[in-house]
Amino acid sequence: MKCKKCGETAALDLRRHNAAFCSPHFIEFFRKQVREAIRHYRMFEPDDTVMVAVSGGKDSLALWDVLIEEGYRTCGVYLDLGIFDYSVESRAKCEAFAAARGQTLVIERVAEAVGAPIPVVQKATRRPTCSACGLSKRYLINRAALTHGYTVAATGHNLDDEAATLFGSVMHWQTDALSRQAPMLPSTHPKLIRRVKPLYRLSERETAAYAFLRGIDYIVEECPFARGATSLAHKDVLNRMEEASPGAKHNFLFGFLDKARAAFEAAESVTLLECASCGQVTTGEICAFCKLADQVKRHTAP
Ligand code: Q46
Ligand code: ZN
Ligand code: ZN
Repeated sequence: MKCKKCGETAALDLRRHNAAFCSPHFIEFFRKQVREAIRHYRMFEPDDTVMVAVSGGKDSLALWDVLIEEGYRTCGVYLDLGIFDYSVESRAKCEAFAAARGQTLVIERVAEAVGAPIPVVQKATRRPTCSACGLSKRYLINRAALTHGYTVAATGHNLDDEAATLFGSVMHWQTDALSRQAPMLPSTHPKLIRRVKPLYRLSERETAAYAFLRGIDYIVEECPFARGATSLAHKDVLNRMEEASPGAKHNFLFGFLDKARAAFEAAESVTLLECASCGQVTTGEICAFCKLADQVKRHTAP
């Protein structure tokens, strides 16, 4: 296999693009895809400041690396979920990454904000772990960006993640989730930070290759709660379809974004208020995060 650009031996074969690249040209291809994502959805401008939510995994660290290399003003935010060794190790990866590049890493401890680490939150509320965790992440990332004066919050969701989420939402026809699924969610309230996913054009295999070729030291293990998550079953189904027909995931996601999403967006209209307890944006009187923290407090009180 030869590189499409220079004819040297290729390091990676991208069947869905019908192309193969050597290492330097793959890195160039990867960054071009990120630039195209930023341009297409007007995710941010050079004068924006971007807070990258990093988990210590390949995707978020690859994203941070690209944005630094592209010259954006960034910082990282790491959410310490308190999930045993997984959190200890993933935090160390983020700290080492930031230190090696002279970047700021903001650390938010979920146990401090919610009143208990994620495994205890799950026991106290009997909510599915990932639902309490996802809610806390969204809230704390937004709050951290506001507090530290960043204009955009970026996450490392890739094509596989986005296609799997879309598949799950379609399976249950969750129209509110479909209306919110987008590579860029604009700020619709002064206290709601714009959210972007600049890796949505790149597959998991591609972000892993990029992280490897760039020498990024990331945590390979998944969060222990990810095992058995339905999203993994959805990824399996999509991987089998991709195997049979390269480009299937891409067509599924991009078809939705280009042709169907607008129909769901039009149906969604909510009035945003400020939470009476914490002041963050909510649709009710008290935000879901404050309700969660209150529930944890009641269940863990001596
Ligand atoms: S939501 Fe669930 Fe993740 Fe939170 S509990 Fe782990 S798997 S980290 S992406
Ligand atoms: Zn080449
Ligand atoms: Zn609140």
